[in-house]
Amino acid sequence: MTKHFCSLAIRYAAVLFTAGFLLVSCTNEPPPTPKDLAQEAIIPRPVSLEATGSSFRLTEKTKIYVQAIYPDLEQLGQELADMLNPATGLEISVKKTDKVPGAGHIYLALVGDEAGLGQEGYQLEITEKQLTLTANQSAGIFYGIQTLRQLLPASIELGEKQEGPWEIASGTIVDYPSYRHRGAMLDVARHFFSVEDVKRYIDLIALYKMNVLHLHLSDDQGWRIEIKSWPRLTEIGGSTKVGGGEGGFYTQEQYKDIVQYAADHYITIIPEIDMPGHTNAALASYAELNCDGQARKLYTGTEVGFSTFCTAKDTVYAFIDDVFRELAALTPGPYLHIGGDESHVTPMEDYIPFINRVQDIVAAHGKEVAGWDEIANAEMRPGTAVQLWAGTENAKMGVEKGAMLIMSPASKAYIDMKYDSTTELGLSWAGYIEVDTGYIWDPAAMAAAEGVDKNAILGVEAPLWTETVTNIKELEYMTFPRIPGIAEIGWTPPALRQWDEYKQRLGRQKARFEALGVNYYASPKVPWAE
Ligand code: TNX
Repeated sequence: MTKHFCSLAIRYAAVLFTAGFLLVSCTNEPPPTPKDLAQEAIIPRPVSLEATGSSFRLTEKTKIYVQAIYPDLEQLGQELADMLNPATGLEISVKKTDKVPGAGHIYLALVGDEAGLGQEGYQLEITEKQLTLTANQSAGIFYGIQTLRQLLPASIELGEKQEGPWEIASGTIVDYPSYRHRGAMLDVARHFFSVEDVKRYIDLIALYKMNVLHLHLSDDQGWRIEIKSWPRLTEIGGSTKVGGGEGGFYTQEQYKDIVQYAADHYITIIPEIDMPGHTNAALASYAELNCDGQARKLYTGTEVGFSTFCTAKDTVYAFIDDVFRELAALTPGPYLHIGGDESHVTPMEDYIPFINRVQDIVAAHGKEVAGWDEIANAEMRPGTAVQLWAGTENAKMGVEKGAMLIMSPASKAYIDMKYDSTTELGLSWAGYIEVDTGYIWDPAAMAAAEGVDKNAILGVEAPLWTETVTNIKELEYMTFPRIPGIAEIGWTPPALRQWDEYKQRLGRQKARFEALGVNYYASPKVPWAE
């Protein structure tokens, strides 16, 4: 529009002044459209937001300036440009600078120890003239960019040029997370998910500022990560899946690619090797891991609790040492997850010394232990993370022994549960979890009910077990729209979380889900906005 107006003006002027030179000012852009930042549907809801009633417009002249001294900022600036350019049709470029840029531009800067923002917080200052995104660390800039995405129309997600204008409501957002662990878990053992599928899931959870992806890499039905010193794990143990048929596994190169892709999205991968139960795939691969020295048959059903490593054998600990050595070398994050759940055929007097010894092995490889809540029966090293799923008593015991908690209560956070009785996919042993049920809970309040202090909570995690979930579209159907709610629980303080308000914001994600091609469940609980 504006461009058209200017070029017409130039032509008209050229007719009037057939000779000589001419100065035409094309600064008379239409004024910024009034917009109300407080009406934008941002998930997770920001901690504080002040609207000033106007907007910042992206134009052909807009550039992204980044502080020259931080290489991460140039990378983030480029990601922002790559997010903006396809749909706007603009060619916004990234420029390094030593000073605050003039009017009309976006500026990304690290500001040192800005009070209250922490390691992941950010501040967005949006005026008609400038959009400034600041943080203490680059993670905050990344999260600020995710907020910016949501301040633009959903069509920003599309790969081809769309109709503008591209205006961002003005005001100030100061935002930081409640919890440092905001995660999703994906079971790639029951059904295998390709590198591309995992990257797609990373893309989707990063939009909601999640920072952990826990990969459940082994179970009775499959072993999914290459271990070079024990090759039959993937050769045999990785060969099948629930229901039978071809399984799959990640080579170490592929796994590194996932870890790097996650890191680029400020997501840490937590690898889980479940033990001593949930180990049939390993027990089928190596006879010596069984007490009777007999390899088990591969298993493609969905029962749990029937398998166990032979906790009395040194070979088993040598095996675990090799597995965790190789896994630690692939893992930049602090945790290795040792599972430890539902070991129904491992007597407690064997289970406890086993978990203690495995914790020593993990520590020897320089990592901290995470495990399902049953591990709290063992000794707890400082730094251990106990993941509450069913046993609030276990969680409490773990905290008393010095562990921290990851909150994944099955009746709230298990996104493999059906939404209601008509949901075709999923299980229902922990109940139906409609979108409201999955949203209306608070980790600190839940822990407090058990006498556990908020400070013992690392954060929240939503597990997707995949007995019934076989591909990425089914994954999306179970996770959307519940995962944005879990992300908000991890980020936004409880006082700012009310279902009646949240459901409006969620309903307004419809266009974005569609632009992203997400196969979401159109829950009747949510007022989906057309
Ligand atoms: C329990 S939760 C399990 C998993 C199943 C899940 C199904 C947990 C630590 N163990 O083995 O896949 O239920 O919902």
